[in-house]
Amino acid sequence: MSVVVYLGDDEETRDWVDRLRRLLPGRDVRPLDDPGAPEDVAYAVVWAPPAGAIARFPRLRAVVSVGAGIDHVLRDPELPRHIPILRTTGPEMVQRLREYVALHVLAHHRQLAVTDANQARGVWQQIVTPPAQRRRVGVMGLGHIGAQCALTVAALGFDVAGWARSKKALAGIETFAGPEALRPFLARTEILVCLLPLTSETKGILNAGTLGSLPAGSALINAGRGGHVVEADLLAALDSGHLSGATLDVFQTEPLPDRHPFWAHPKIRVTPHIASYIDPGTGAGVVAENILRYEAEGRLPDMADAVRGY
Ligand code: NDP
Ligand code: OXD
Repeated sequence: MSVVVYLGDDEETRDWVDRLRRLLPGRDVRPLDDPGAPEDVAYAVVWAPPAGAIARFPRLRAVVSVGAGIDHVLRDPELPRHIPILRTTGPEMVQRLREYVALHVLAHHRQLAVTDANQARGVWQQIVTPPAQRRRVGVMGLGHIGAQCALTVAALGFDVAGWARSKKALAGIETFAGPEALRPFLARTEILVCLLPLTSETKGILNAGTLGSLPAGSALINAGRGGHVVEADLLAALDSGHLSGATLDVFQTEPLPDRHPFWAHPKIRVTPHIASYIDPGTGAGVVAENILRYEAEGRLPDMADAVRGY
């Protein structure tokens, strides 16, 4: 039985191959471009594999996404849809996102960008913001990551609500569920955090209509996927003054192209898809553990569903 690995970058792939060889003794762990006999391949551990690469393995037991999202696997039109997909998350990934969301919620809340611009011009202006209890934050997506981020921001004192497909019970957080609850959720949100997966239902969900449903002066933090944002609509909402700012970690094209208008926009902070990160040091351990557990139990808690898209 063999395991193939693809991380995009050759050096990173080699690093993961070496680590998984040590963690999965007895398994033949190899790079995807040197897979050995295709019928021996049981697991493909991948981030954004090339189209058609997975379909070459007729006896694959599971695709392992080196990430929480599975959109980078599902975008392959030749992917056999019946193959289970295992996600990689873990406490470090969630912790990094909690830090990112707390950092940028606080930055928008305290108007840090305005203070930075004032300093650059030598302007002494005391900006007084309301205490967190009077700032309404809304988190789209209350899954493995979104729920913990919502709780983290609530623990800082913010008035937090969340939106998901199904109703949730999260201490101290008002939750909204389903398409009909989206507008009321947005109407009460001043800092919107997107932690949705990218699916056919959520593609383009941050558009003129939804951004327009936020109160004037609101801010956006998108750490979900670039495909959630209709870029022209976001720029229009910022340029008209309806939105006060946006922090964007994920983009339709990554790396963000050189001349993209987001780079130099005065109201946009760009971070290079680093809200969270699967560190090979601990991530390979999570992947190996998931493969062994899946082998033993035939499933994992919190498995992705290719039909649902997340
Ligand atoms: P989960 O699958 O655990 O949770 C997804 C959440 O989104 C669920 O609450 C789900 O609702 C909700 N959801 C899905 N579709 C809809 C919809 N149509 N309408 C309303 N709610 C919906 O995912 P994770 O929390 O683990 O990760 C979320 C995403 O975060 C990833 O898919 C990825 O895109 C992104 N991510 C980004 C990272 C970064 O570094 N920028 C790092 C890691 C993840 P329900 O609970 O009812 O099913
Ligand atoms: C993920 C990501 O999905 O890093 O894990 O974006």
